[in-house]
Amino acid sequence: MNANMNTNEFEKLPFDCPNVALEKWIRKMAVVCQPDRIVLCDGSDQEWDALTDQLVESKTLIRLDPKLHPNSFLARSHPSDTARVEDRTFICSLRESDAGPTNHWRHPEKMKALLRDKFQGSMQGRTMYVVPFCMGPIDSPLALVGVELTDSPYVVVSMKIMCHMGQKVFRKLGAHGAFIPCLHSVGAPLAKGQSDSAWPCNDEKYIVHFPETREVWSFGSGYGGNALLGKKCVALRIASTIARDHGWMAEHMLIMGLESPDGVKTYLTAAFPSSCGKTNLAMITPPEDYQKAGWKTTLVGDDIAWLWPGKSGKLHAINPETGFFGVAPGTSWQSNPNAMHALSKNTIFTNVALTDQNGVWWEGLSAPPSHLIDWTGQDWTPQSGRLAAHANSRFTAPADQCPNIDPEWQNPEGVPIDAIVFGGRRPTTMPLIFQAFDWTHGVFLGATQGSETTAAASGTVGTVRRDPMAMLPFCGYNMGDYFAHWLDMRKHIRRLPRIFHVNWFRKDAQGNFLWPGFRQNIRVLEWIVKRCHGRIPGHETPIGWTPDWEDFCVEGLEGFTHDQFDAAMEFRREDFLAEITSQNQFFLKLYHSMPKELLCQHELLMARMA
Ligand code: OXD
Ligand code: MN
Repeated sequence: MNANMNTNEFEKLPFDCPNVALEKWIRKMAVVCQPDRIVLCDGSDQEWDALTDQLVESKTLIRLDPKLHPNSFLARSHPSDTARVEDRTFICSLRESDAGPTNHWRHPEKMKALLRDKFQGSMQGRTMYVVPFCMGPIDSPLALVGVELTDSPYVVVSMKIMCHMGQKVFRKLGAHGAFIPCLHSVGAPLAKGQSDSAWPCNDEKYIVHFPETREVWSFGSGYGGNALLGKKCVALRIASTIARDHGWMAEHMLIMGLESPDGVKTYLTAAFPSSCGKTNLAMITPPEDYQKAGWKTTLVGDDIAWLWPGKSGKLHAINPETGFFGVAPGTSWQSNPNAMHALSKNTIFTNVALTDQNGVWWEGLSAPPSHLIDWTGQDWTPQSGRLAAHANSRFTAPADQCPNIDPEWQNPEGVPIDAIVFGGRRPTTMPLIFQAFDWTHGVFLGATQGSETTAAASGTVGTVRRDPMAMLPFCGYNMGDYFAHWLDMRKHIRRLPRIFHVNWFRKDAQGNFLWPGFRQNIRVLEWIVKRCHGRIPGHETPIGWTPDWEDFCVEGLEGFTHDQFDAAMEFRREDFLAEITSQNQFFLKLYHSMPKELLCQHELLMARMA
């Protein structure tokens, strides 16, 4: 026990807590973690000013030039704390089979005992911040209240951007409402008089989920998804188990709207494994000729979608977050002007480079400046031969700063979804676009999606890392049961969305991309929209419905020929035979819990191939 603290010190919290269970939990955790003080956070601008001043003082944040980046800051993390730690992420259900073969499992009691030990005194010399947060529009039927106790003020200011916070959350919680307890410590207690480091963290990290009791305990990291517990931990891992139990879906998907020239608005969601350009698609700006013709795009969310059968009979979707935690490298005025507007103020950058003008820079933003301070704080020049910004450097920016944010993005009833898109980075095999025959076939496409991990420049099939529904690191329970839940949802959705598979990354034998990608992806979205509204026929192939050349708009796409279209769309039987074998290996891993319908889909694919 902290010598400065008597056992009863936190018998009374320094604020009025409206919820009995919450008060009891905070006091209990305070006795374990032994912080020097407890502070209730409200997510206000005054609190942001005070905490960012404090973080500048402690050298965790650097204030950027106020003209270039108003109210914005740069943080440099410890080099050992730059990304999510999947091998230290645990799902602690009572039965190992409930976590399934794709998750790391520990028995909840054993893990709690171990964690109690880790958290014992972990906040000594620090403040315990109490962060009440709400994932989802506050009045949405799906909105979930959580409370994060954290000793990281960087987490508090990031949470202000990423989720609803403060008194309105307390009001929603009320005296007896349920909340998801989320305990977080960077795991770096300070002895009396010991000076702090700019980015305290611990070499040993535990990102732990108790799906049955709906709790999160995170120890040792201050970075992103490890520490902002509303995001991957609550809105995906815990929410996916709540969703399974209550008939909805928590998915790792962007949500966007497309308005066609006739004024019809179509919403879609899309799930891609990482580094497939999800944020760029979510924020896509149509090419000028499409804009002139009247096409408009809007953004509802860039990372997570919660879906449920809504009043319209369709699946409805909300974005549970209020900000973007986007990858900086590659983001530029050319690749993603909407993101650049979104991060133009009130933004926290982490692990990007600092310019001599106190601005920020990362690879892919512009031509490299002649001098920078890199993400590790060292001088950098283009001759340095290393990255100036970490490959996983990020911007944390408010979503409502995105110029094309959808007017309905905070509608508690969500937006009605007409299409679900899966995809991956596949240099071979997968055509640019095809449509599933039906819901079950669509679930099969999601279950087998993935990206090739080895370059296949010569046109041969590489190793595919399967990432079903892009949920491999984020599903809070057994992946086979998750597929069964997807299949079961079909019974509850009166007006099913159509399901599609896209691949922007197919290459020719010389390693050149067969499709221009980026803004031109709107042409693929146009085909999807038209298919959703039954406006054009599809062409039936063994793998699904594909577009005919006549129905796919290439007008204005300089030099894109019929032959190129055929190459991007080519279905090669020999590639698919290899694909079937590789899918089989993944299905075998999940065999015991795999729904028979999906094994049957696999058989059907083989039969169509034969
Ligand atoms: C993310 C991820 O950071 O999916 O969104 O890893
Ligand atoms: Mn993500």
